[in-house]
Amino acid sequence: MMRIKNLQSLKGFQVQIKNRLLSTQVTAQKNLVGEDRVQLLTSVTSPFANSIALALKLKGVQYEALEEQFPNKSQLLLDSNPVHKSIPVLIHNGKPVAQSLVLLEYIEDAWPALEGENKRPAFLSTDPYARSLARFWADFINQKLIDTAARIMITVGDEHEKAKKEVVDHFLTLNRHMPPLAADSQSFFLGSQEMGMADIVLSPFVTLMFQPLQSICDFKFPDSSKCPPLYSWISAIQQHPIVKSTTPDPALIAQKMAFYRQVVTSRARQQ
Ligand SMILES: N[C@@H](CCC(=O)N[C@@H](CS)C(=O)NCC(=O)O)C(=O)O
Repeated sequence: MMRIKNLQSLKGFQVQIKNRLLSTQVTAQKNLVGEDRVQLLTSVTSPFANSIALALKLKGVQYEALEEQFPNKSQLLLDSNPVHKSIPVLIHNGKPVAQSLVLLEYIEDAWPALEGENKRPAFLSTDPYARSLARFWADFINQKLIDTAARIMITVGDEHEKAKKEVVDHFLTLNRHMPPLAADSQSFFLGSQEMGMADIVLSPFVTLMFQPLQSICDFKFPDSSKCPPLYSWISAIQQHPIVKSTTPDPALIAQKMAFYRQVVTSRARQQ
């Protein structure tokens, strides 16, 4: 009974989103009859949202980016991700999908790999074990590395210092596991021709967080002599043309993050 009720409310909710989109964007919709309509609720400083933008570009999917203005949240965000109320959210033909790792799987399923003229890359290998490794590391990067790095940005005092130590540990852990993974399973760019799921999750950590964390939060990543594989990966990813085209202006990111950090520290001083 409960399940039926939830399904009904989900359907009602999807219709609600669809109607809202239809009423606000009738003209655009007219030009898209018979085509996919893809919208991404995003924010320029979000590594989670940036990985989805990167995934869509790698697959060659056209989409409309709708920028959230935090701390305010649009009604579309609240309606399309009522559980977490967070970005990224992808709205595909009126149907919302949330949580970046779920979204990456969705994108892989909805726009599967193609060969030939309309070539589209695969984010996951066809080998079940290699797929599980890629998912494991994508989850590690999402849950441990990026989430803890974000904590450096939003905390002060002991919690801030603890987050810094944890990020160094996670960075070293990733570095330690990268070479065998790259060689054996092509889970990482280092050993494969194309970017896979773990690369797509890790890339925005490098392009959006690596510099600002060090310049704004008085934090130091272990240097390249301690982590050759990870630094080779970083320089390879920075050269990737689609990564470059998806990376927002570093000056804008630095400015937004410095402002955010200032708000966090001045609030802490007032308490
Ligand atoms: N685990 C989530 C994390 C998403 C997340 O934390 N998004 C942030 C932006 S970077 C957000 O929307 N924060 C607003 C909030 O949670 O209130 C994912 O992978 O999608």
